[in-house]
Amino acid sequence: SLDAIDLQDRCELSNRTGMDSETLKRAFLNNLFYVQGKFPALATTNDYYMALAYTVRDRLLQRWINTAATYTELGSRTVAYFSAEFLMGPHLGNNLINLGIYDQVEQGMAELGLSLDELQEEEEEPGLGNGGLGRLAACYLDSLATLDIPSLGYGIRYEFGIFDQDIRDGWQVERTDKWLSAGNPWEIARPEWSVEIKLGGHTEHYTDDHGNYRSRWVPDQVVKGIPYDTPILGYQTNTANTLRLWTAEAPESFDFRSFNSGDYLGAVYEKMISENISKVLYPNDDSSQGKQLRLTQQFFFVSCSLQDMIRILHGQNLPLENFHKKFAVQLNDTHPAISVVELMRLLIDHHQMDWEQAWTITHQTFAYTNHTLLPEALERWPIELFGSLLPRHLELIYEINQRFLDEVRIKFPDDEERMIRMSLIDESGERYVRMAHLACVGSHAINGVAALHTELLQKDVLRDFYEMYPHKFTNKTNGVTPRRFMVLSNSQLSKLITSKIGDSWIKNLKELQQLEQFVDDAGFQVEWRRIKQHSKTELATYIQNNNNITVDPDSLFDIQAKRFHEYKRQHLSLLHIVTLYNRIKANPDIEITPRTFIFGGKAAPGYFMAKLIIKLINSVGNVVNRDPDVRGRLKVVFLKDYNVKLAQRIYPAADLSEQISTAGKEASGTGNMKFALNGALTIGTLDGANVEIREEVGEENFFLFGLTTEEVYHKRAHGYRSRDYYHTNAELKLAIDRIASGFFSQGDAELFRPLVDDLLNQDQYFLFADYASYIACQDQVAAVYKDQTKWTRMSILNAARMGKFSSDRSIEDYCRDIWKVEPVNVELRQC
Ligand code: F55
Repeated sequence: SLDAIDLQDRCELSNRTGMDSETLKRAFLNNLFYVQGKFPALATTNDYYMALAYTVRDRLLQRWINTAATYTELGSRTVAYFSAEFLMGPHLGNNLINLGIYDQVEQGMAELGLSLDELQEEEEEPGLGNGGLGRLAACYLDSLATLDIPSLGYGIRYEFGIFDQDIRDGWQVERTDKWLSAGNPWEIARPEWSVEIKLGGHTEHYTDDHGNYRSRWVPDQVVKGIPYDTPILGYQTNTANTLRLWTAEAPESFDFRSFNSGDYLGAVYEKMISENISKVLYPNDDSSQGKQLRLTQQFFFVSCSLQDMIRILHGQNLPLENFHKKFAVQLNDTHPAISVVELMRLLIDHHQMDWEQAWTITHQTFAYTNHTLLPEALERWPIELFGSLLPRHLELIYEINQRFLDEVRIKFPDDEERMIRMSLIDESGERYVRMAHLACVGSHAINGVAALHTELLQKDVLRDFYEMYPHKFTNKTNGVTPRRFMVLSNSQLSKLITSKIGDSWIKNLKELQQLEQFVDDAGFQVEWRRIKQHSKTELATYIQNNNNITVDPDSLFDIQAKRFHEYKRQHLSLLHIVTLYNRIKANPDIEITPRTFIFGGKAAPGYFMAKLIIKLINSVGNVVNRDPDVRGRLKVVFLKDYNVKLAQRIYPAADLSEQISTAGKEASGTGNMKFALNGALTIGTLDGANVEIREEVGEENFFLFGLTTEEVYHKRAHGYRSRDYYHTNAELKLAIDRIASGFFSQGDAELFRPLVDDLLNQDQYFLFADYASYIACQDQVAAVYKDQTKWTRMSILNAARMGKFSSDRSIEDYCRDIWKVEPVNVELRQC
């Protein structure tokens, strides 16, 4: 019988757990035969990639199963990270790093005549996020597993992730991201844990057996959610947690009804409508458009996840009253904020709990992270739309609101204005449900993502809530994982660091500080510079192959890589480029530090101005890159389709990191951390986490410019007139006039008029006000770069002082202050 086989024997017989180079090679060939059904002569790169992925997956499975068994046995307190986005990036390399077998596998593949780099390149990355918010969720999963914290990521398995970006004639064009078409070896479907989701319809009121007045939801649509699980292995630990993403399908029973009535096409149509729910990621990273499908997506994944958690609770024989003791749920922005109401509904309507108890459990369960200060990004749903999709939830929101406003009235008597401002319902015009208010009321903790951001939330965006519940507010400065963004993406620098200070910095990033003792060590400086140069040369090759532009690896690599948005001010960097170009045109022999300006990033497909800025970058590049007067001293490169894979090539190659948002607009930023960790110097404003980065690295190692948040507020309040700057700054005027004249657009003076007019007449992001300070600061950057010893010194100190910005530190802060959860050690017992 199965039991008779010794567990250890089963492990070894299977070839599926051994980590030595020979076993790995054997397992790989085995998978090529028995999983891909190929032999080497017919195998494609994808076959090899898949065979290797399954080889790695087997090693993960052993840890995953042991982790699940341990948590089940112990009934461990668990973090559930609710996020509409998880921007994971490719899994293969990361799993090899975390398993500690990267070098063995690279060598094993080489012995078979295969390149591990090439196999990694083959992986289609799961781009299930827009930008910082989705990538933060992914870094946090890595840290949760690395710190041995029991956790689940819950989200949506979009069939199409963030669009692929192409550039045609300088314009962004979008293509659908078919990331699943070659199959996904990292996930396992768990149809046995499917759940049903109700949508639409109406409510009915009735009196139950105990004489209580109750409400029941009669939906007009039911969809099925199917979970797909991906193991998330920690670094050098046995802990493998789960990312559980939901796919929507039509329930079988639904086709039956229509089939029986003979409405075949109707049944197929219903099925199609259901499957639309998890079809595509909304590509906006800044504004909520109030589309019904988006609200449906949010409710869908939240309801699936909460039902799944109740199943887990019951599976461990824990009573529902313990929900908040078993689970800490983090809401990644307001996208999953409907959870607050859905948990209330499940407890009250499905499990007959009374209101007070349900509310205690609910608000002790949830905590809310805010990621934005932009008013247009705060989610609001028109009451009509909300009520037609979630009629029962609207009733519950009214009840929550009434009780909440009673509390406000008691704390702040006779303050009708405050009640209107704080209500969960915006009644100033068309009526809306305010999701941030719901999240604040329904959570026991509220946090911003950088110190300045949290302060501004308390002073401004969520001021009333801070006054009402000051104890709920904390700051949790973002962090990034050093595994993916150093060990994997910058292996040479990582190895140099390890050779000097040992490898414990990888799990304890503060130890990078020990590098300071080598800052004046000439040999170390040479090595440091050589590795940066190597990364720049590799990026230069990539640029040659993809953009057909030759760039000089000795030039200063000045990089801005992030979503395109006016507040991030990619066009401020453009004004700098045009200014340098104008200086050269006025005096071709001018002494100038050669620079390569590199941009990467996507614009939301409906964001005209952001797309126009991309077009302008490409247009300026076309002129500057070819003008013989420039003599190759300036190059402008737009790298298309910026994603996690490309980001991993970019960070190691940067000399200068552009973090130039208008003060008070960028909640935190996380690219700023990745660049600095890889030894780039930052030019930046006092915005988001830049403030803390500068504090850590020292002001003498940071290029600061621009207005402060207070100065921006002050200018706005006192009638900011950008045109005055245009008229008084000759270089600014020249730059704007060049763009406006059609110089970069083959004489077409209309093309960039919307941008130029906006800057002259509105300039709501204060480019003109910050221009002079930015240019002066850039001139200083250019001067320092000429002194390579000084620059290298600053670069080393930047990396050495980035310890605070590990996502491990962020997660430890969340665990201690919000989640109250402890690590659980996992031992390997079974295969
Ligand atoms: C996505 C969808 C909507 Cl509807 C709204 C916003 C987004 C989104 O992607 N936001 C986002 O990425 N925000 C960023 O979060 C980062 C992580 O906290 C911050 O570092 C960054 O400042 C912030 O803009």
